[in-house]
Amino acid sequence: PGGAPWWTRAVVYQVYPRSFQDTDGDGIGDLPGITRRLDHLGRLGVDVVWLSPVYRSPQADNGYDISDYEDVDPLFGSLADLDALVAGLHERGIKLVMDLVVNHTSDEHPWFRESATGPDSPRRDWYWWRPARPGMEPGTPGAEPTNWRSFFGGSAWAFDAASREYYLHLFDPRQPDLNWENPEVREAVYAMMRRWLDRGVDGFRMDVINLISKAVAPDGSLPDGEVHWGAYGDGGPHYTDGPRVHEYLAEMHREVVAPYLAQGREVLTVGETPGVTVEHGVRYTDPARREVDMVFQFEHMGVDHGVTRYDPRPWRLADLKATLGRWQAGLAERGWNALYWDNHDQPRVVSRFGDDSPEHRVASAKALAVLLHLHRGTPYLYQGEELGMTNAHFTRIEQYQDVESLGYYRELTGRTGGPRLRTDDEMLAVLAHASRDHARTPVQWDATPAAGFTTGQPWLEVNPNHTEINAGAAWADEDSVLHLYRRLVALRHEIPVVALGDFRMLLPDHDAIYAFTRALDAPSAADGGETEGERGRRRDELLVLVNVSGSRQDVPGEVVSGWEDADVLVATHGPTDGIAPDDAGPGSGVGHRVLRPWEAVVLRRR
Ligand code: ISL
Repeated sequence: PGGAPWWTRAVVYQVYPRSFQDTDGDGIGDLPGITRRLDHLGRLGVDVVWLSPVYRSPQADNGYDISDYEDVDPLFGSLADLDALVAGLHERGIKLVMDLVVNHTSDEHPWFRESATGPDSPRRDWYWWRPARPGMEPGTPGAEPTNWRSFFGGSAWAFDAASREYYLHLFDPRQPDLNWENPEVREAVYAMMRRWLDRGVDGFRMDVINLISKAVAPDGSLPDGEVHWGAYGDGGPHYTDGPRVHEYLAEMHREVVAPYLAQGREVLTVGETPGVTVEHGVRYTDPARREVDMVFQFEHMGVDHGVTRYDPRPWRLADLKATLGRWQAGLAERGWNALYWDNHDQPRVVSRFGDDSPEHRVASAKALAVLLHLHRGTPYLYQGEELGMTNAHFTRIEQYQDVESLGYYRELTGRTGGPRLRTDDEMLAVLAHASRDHARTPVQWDATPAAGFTTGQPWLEVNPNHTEINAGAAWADEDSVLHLYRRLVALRHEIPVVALGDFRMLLPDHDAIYAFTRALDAPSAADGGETEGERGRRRDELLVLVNVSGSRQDVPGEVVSGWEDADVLVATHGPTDGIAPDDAGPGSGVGHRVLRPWEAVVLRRR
C-alpha cells in the first residue's frame, strides 16, 4: 500500500461554481464564494477539489464553451481570485484540479473566429470544416456532411452561409470541435496546460476526452452513423475511443504531465469518457501506458434509461451490480476506477436510485453513500450530495435552463422540424427524472430564503426543501448524511483495505441487497520483527451489506457466516443493531440476518 499513488487514498469533491456560493449578489456563484466556504470542505476532509470551468466563456453551456483558456470569466471573478482559492486550498492540504475542455472551444474563441474567416484561413484546419454531402445543395435539409446527431439534439453540423461549408459540433453549435489531427492544435493545448500547472494547479479533469479522435478517412470524409430513432444517426462509433485517442493521451502525458511528476509535483489526471468500454478503460488508466490516472465511465448511469437519458426506464439492482462489478473486475489488475453517483450532468442520486420521500431520504442517501464509497477506486463527491440534496421537482418548462434539456425538449416535441415523438406533458415528466438541472440548483447552505447561496435572485431556482435540507442543519446533526460522508472520507484515509482491497461481488442476482467483500494482505511493517511468512497471514477483510430497498430484507446465511466475531466499522441504523440478531442484546456478536429499510453495514475482520 505504501507504494500506491496518493490518489488511491483520496476523495475528490466537485464544485460547480455557478451554483456553489455567490458573493456579489448577481445570483451566480463565484470564486470568492468557494474561498468563503473552505471550512465546509476542510471539515469534510476531502483531498482534492475539481472545479468545473471558470474560464472566459459566453456561457452557452455554462462554461463548457470556452473563449479564452488563459483567463477567468468576470462572472466568476479574476485570476487573482483563483490564485487566492488555490492558496486557501493548499493551506488546508487540498489540491485543485481544473476542468480541461479541449474537444471543442466556444465559437467565440479567437481560434474559431479566425478559422471561420474562410477556407484560406491559416487556422481553417484547426476545426472540422466539410462541404455538403455530394450532389446536395449546401444548407438544405439532409445536406449535412454526415447524419450525426449532436449530444444536445439536432444535427452535429452547423452551416456557414459565407463559405457554404459546415463545421462539426458534437455538442451545441456554439461548441465547434477542435481538430486534434492537426499537431498545432495539440501543441497549443499542451502549452496552455503547462501554464496552468506553472500557476500552481494540481491537475485536470478532461472533458469528453475520449471523443477527441474522429475516424476520418484518408480522403478527409467521415462516415454516417446508424439511425436508431428520429431524423439523425449515431456517430458515436466513429469518434468514441477513436483511432488515435490513446496516442494523443500518451503524447499529452509525455509533453505535459511527466516533467512535472519528475520534479516531484503531485498531479492528478482524470478523463471524462462517455461510452467508454472496460477494454478501453484499462488502456486509458494502465499506469504502464502513461495516459491518465483514472476515467469516469458512464455504464452505471445508463441502467435507468434507453439510448438517451430522455427515454427513462425502470431499473434493476442486478443491472447496477453487473455493470459496477464488471468495472471493478476489469480494472482490478491494471488501471483504476473513478467512482461517482452525482455530477453536474446527472440527476440527484437520492432521487434516482434512492428514495427522496421524507421517510427514506436520509437513510437511502446514506445507504448509497456507503455502497459507492466502499468500492475500490477514487470516489468523487458532487456538491450537495453530501447533504442528500434531491432533484429539483420543477413542473414548468420555463424553470429549466439546461441547454441539453431544452434541446431534447425541442427535438422530441417536434419543434425542430422532425417527427413529434412526445407531447409537452410527457416531456416534462421525462425532464423531471432526467434533466441536468437537478444537479445544478444552488447549494443549500441554510434555511434562509435563498438558502444562503445569494443575496440576489438565484440563476436557477433554489429547491424549497432547503428549509429542511441544508448544511447548517446537517453539521448540527451527528446522524446526518453529511457526517456519514465525513466518516467515509476518513475511513479511506485511515484503513488501507478501504482504499486498496480486492473487490468481490456477492449475491449478483439479489434484487434488494447489494453485498460485497474487500480484502487486503497488509504488510505489518509498523510493529516490526515479523518474518515474511507471518506477514502474508495478515489479511484485512470487509463485508459490505446494503439494503437498497424500503422493506426489510433477510441476508442469506452463507453471506454472514464466518463474520460472527467481526467488528462493526459502519452501521447506518445504529451502532449495534447492524449485526445483532433481532433477539440478541447489543454487541452480542452473532451474525445478523436482517437489514432494515435502506440499512447499510460494514463489518471488518482481521
Ligand atoms: O451525461 C452524459 C451521459 O449520462 C453524457 O451526455 C456526457 O457525459 C456529457 O454530455 C458530456 O459532458 C461534458 O461535456 C459537455 C458538457 O455539456 C457537460 O457538462 C460536460 O460534463 C460538453 O462540454
